[in-house]
Amino acid sequence: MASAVTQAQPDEINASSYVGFDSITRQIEHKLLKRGFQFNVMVVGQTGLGKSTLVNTLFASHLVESKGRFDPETQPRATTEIHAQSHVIVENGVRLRLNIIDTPGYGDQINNEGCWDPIVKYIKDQHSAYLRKELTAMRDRFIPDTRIHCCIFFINPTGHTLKPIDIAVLKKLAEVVNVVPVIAKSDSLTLEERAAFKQRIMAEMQHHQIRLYPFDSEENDEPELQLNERIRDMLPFAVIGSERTVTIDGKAVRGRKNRWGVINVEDERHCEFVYLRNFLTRTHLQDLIETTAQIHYETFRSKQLLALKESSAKQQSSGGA
Ligand SMILES: Nc1nc2c(ncn2[C@@H]2O[C@H](COP(=O)(O)OP(=O)(O)OP(=O)(O)O)[C@@H](O)[C@H]2O)c(=O)[nH]1
Ligand SMILES: [Mg+2]
Repeated sequence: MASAVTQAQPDEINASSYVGFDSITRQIEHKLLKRGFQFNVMVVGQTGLGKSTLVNTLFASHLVESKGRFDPETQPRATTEIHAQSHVIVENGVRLRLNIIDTPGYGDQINNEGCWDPIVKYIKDQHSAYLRKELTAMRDRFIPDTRIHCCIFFINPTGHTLKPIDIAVLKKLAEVVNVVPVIAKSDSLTLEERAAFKQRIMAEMQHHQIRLYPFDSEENDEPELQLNERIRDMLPFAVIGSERTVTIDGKAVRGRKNRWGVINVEDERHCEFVYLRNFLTRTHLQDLIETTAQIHYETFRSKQLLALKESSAKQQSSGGA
């Protein structure tokens, strides 16, 4: 039977035996659109670097309380605990559930040893919650995904080098999550300082063998590899955040007003905020989600399952003895 089919004229097969499986992409799209997407972003960095402000700038609304003050009398509001907020954003019929995990800044204590532990624990807890749900006999068809897909790491714009504490935190984070570094408050650096600082940071990352996102995989085709290379050349993104709207040429934009002028955070000549936003939402959103599942979660999962196997083997052998 099979040979009869292969011997038929190709034209005939196309004309009369069209079964329509090419519509599978549309079927998948329809299903995915109905289900919607979920994206979990975490911001980490030393205290007061503008983490909460940048989150609000990124998603163009007041999503997270930041220290940003509208008049000088109001008390600054520092983030004091790990705080997850969920928002549903709809764009052209695509529903994105965005979870933002704002973390308290670290590095302002006398002894900063282990101050990053709660953050790393939070990330691992999400993996272990997912694994537990996956291993139940009657598992849900869709397990709610709270695993962190992207961790934006804020670097102090000192223009010098990374602090030892930053290196310690980065090392821990890069083992469990996709890390994307940004230079915070980059309005404080000149263009030359910024370029030199970027190079120095990346050299340090290499020296300390900190593996940053994006990763190349065998599945990547040539354009994807080139895009990743371009992103790597740009890291860390030098960003500026603002929760205020300022008017430039009659247009309302997110910006910061100084005595000497106005910074438009969305202007590529002023900072790389737009590159970061495009990278997160336009080019790498799906890949960040996939990499989390296929690399970070897989590593966690296999470690946990191996440990489980070993402990049950030990129990059996001690029971038998
Ligand atoms: N110059 C400048 N100031 C900024 C920028 N982003 C935020 N700020 C200001 O920095 C201050 C701290 O901002 P937050 O967003 O609360 O900082 P944070 O990192 O969330 O602080 P913690 O939660 O305490 O760690 C506020 O006064 C912001 O207005 C920036 O890009 N440039
Ligand atoms: Mg904050």
